[in-house]
Order: sequence, then C-alpha cells, then structure tokens
Amino acid sequence: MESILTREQGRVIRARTGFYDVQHHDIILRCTLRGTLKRRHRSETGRRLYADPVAVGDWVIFTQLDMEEGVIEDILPRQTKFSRQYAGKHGDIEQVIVANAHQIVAVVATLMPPLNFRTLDRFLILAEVGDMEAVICLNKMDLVDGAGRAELAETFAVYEKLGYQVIYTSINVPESLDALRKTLKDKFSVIVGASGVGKSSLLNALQPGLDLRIGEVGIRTQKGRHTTTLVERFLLDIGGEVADTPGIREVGLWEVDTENLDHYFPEMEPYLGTCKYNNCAHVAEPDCAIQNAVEAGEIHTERYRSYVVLRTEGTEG
Ligand SMILES: Nc1nc2c(ncn2[C@@H]2O[C@H](COP(=O)(O)OP(=O)(O)O)[C@@H](O)[C@H]2O)c(=O)[nH]1
Ligand SMILES: [Mg+2]
Ligand SMILES: [Zn+2]
Repeated sequence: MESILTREQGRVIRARTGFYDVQHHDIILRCTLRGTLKRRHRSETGRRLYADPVAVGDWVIFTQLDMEEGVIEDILPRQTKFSRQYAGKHGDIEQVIVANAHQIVAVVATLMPPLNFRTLDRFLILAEVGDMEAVICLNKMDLVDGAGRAELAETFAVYEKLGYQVIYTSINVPESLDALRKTLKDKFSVIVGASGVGKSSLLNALQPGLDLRIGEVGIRTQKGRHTTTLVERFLLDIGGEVADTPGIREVGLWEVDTENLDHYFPEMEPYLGTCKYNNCAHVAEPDCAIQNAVEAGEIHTERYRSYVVLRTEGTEG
C-alpha cells in the first residue's frame, strides 16, 4: 500500500462523465479531476476546449485520498489520440475517446447491419489524424456465400492496396479469429464500428471471461447533451489491451478541414495539383484529375463516394 497523499503516476482504464478509474500497480482508484486541471483545459475566454480533458489510456499524475479514491492532478503528453468532433453548447469541441492507443480496429459486418463504407472511411481518417495504425475487420463472414465472398475480397483488396490490413472473421468460425488475435497481441487497440457489427461478440470470443453484453445498443448521445459514454479498457490474456467504445455513434471528424480532405485519401495523392483549377473540390469541376481517375478505375468508386459525401455534407458526425 502506497502512502496516502503522495503524488503517483497511473493510467486511466475506465471513464465515465466526471469519474475515472486510475490504475497504479495493483490498486484501482476512483478519481475526480482537480479544479485547476479543468480550468487549464479552457480557452482564455473560459470556453471548454474538450468535452472531457481526460480519456481512457491517459497517463496521469494523481493524489490518493483514501483506499478507494483519488484526484487527478495532471495529464502526461499523449502519443496518439482517438478523437471525435463533439457538439458542445458553444460550438464544436474535441472529445478524446481513447489516448495512447497503437491502432484502431474498425469492425464492419458483411450484412446486418449492411456494409457501410462511409463509416469505415471515417474511422480510417480518424486513425490517420490521431497517429494510429488502422486495421479493418470484416465480421459475419458466415452470412455470405462463395460468390459474395469473392466480391467482398475484391472490394477489400482496394483497402489492402492502400496499406490497411484486412481481417475476415466470423464468431461462428473459431479459426477465423486467429488473425485478429495476432493483430491485437501486445498492442493497445481501440475497437470501433457501428452498433451490431459484432464488436462485443468478437472480444468475448477472444478473451474468455470477459462477458460483454451482446446485442446491447450503445448509449445514444444527442448533440449538445453531455455524454455519459462509458469507455473501458480490457487486458487480453495473450498480451495486449483493448478499449471498447460502446457508446460512440456519431463520428464527426475532428481536426479535418473539408478543404484538405483529399489529403486523407492516400489514393488521391498522385493526382493532387494536376486538376484544371488549383482549388478543385473534385466534385463537379471540369478537367478534374480525381474524377478522371475514378472514371478510369484508378480510384475506387466507393472510396470516391465517401470523399464526396464528406466533402459536400461536411465532416461533422
Ligand atoms: N452470424 C453472425 N452473427 C454475429 C457475428 N458476430 C456477432 N454476431 C451477432 O450480431 C449481433 C450483435 O453483436 P454484438 O457483439 O452485440 O455487436 P456490437 O454492437 O458491435 O458489440 C448479435 O446478435 C451477435 O450474435 C458473426 O460473426 N456472425
Ligand atoms: Mg457491443
Ligand atoms: Zn479535381
């Protein structure tokens, strides 16, 4: 047992609104934030800069108050961050959901819910913005037949060509989980994806005893309302950590400027600067190198469609 009222360094392993579980060796303390820390994360005019200054995965300096409670005094610099744009009372602010993760595992399902490339591409951009690697996990492979699989393999080859690892899984085919296990081992991963794609099922299958609830719909967070999202980190017996993000529904892209959106699509890079207009949005302009590349089959139409949706409808969730 550490002495009371000394400052120690710990790790945030669970975050609820206003309360954080901080792990320090074998103890876990329920912590609140020191007022000065909260104030430091406001702008000069007192406007909130973050939906919440502390995130799961953060290394923090804390003071222990008693056997169960403590106060977070300071946050150490983050290596990476998984953030989304959050609609605060006075405009958009950043919500860091997980800090210091190595990679995002973006889970999509073949069916139920239908495969959504828009959501997938948003997550890939968020990984890039937050300095994390991204892995794609296509789950529910058991729901498609041979022809469907061939078609999916072709579509996802596009992502493999862009450098993303793609893992094909089904919770009904235990061997299919081996690749996912290997990818998660010894890393800190954030599992993201729409509700119902099988995130909790996959984690339960990988980690015996985890017992996450299946079919549970994340807490809906309405714009402008304070979020009650619970994010939690789990340890894997094989080595590694995962953060489950059950309440994350809208993924507004934080720090992504619509004007520069083309920089987040690696396949567009070779064509940038070669359009007729140098401020080309690549949506309806004549002599556009990107649109030509799409027509020529050099840029995949699904990826281009994601670009157009984000470019024309904005990057908010
Ligand atoms: N057929 C099939 N169903 C799956 C698979 N993975 C998950 N499910 C089902 O999909 C539903 C949603 O799963 P859940 O793990 O709660 O999804 P989450 O919302 O992403 O955490 C449940 O009914 C699961 O049994 C899979 O690989 N194949
Ligand atoms: Mg779940
Ligand atoms: Zn263009």
